[in-house]
Amino acid sequence: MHASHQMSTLAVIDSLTTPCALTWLLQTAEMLTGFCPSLDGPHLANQPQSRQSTVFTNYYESIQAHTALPMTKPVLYTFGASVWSAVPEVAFRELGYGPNDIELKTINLLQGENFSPAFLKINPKATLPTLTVGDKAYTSTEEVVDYLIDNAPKPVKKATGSEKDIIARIHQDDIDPNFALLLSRSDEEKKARADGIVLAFLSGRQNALEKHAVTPEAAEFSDFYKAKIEGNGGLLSVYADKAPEDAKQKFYETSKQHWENLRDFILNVLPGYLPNSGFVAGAAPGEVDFHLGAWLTRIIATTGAKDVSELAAELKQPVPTKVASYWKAWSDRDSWKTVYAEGLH
Ligand SMILES: N[C@@H](CCC(=O)N[C@@H](CS)C(=O)NCC(=O)O)C(=O)O
Repeated sequence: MHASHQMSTLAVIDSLTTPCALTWLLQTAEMLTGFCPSLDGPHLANQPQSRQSTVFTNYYESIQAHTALPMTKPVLYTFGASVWSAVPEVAFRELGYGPNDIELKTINLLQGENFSPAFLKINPKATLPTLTVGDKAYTSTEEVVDYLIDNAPKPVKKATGSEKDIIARIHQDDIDPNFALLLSRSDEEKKARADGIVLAFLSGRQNALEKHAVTPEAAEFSDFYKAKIEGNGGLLSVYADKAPEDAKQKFYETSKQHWENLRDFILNVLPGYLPNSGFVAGAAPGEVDFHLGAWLTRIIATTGAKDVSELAAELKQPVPTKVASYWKAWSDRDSWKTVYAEGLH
């Protein structure tokens, strides 16, 4: 598809013979892609005839490189309450994609729709976000956002070096933002969570897993279903008050440790990643910020707070200035306001 799109761009350019027409084409390319090669550069009309073909070739290549959008519309599998789906949801808005450039398909995690064999065929990990472009599937947040940036109408700073390390760090299990939503450290917290969304979420998943696991299409994923039914079932038994006392106490201990990890990370590690103002990538958010913004927003959401300052209660001390200023930078941003319009998640 790429190739045929590029061919047609070249065919159009081939049919144009005047520098004026080329200028129009470049301006159109800029409008479409946010790309603008310097029109001051070659001054085609002033070039000797022998140079013009080289100059044109360079322009062909530049235009090709920046208009190589796939003809197949990418499909983003997403869910409104998912922390990691919020990363590409914010990213594609920042990256200048139009409303028709990407098809959004909702996979309801509360009802365990990610566990259907049909979705497992696309992403055997059953996680969101997932992006497909034709036959190719991008099955982790990092891969999805990478693809979106590489093919974006508008350039955004990609993560390199230490920024890649930050992304890897916030995806590690010891500070997992999803477990932060599922954990509880006491009977009171467990009851509040169960009465909220957690019990319904775990039951919905278990029902879906058990329903799908016995179908013929599920046979090739039998190990996956077995492990998930066991893991989700264990958590469900705690929230449904069916777990033995020692298993429940162990869960509380794991949960307390998780908040200790989060607390240490926010107080002692995160400020080291952050600038005094704006974003890690600079004045505008870059790849690393898409991940970090969603992570921080979820952590705040799990405490029931609406603002970063309310994290102080969990941190048992004031929120570090850089964390507060980073939160302000994100929460002032239109993309962020749109994605979190119905509440933090
Ligand atoms: N590290 C993975 C985590 C993805 C992930 O856990 N996504 C959650 C939603 S935020 C999910 O789909 N959970 C479904 C499940 O694990 O059953 C990534 O970044 O892609």
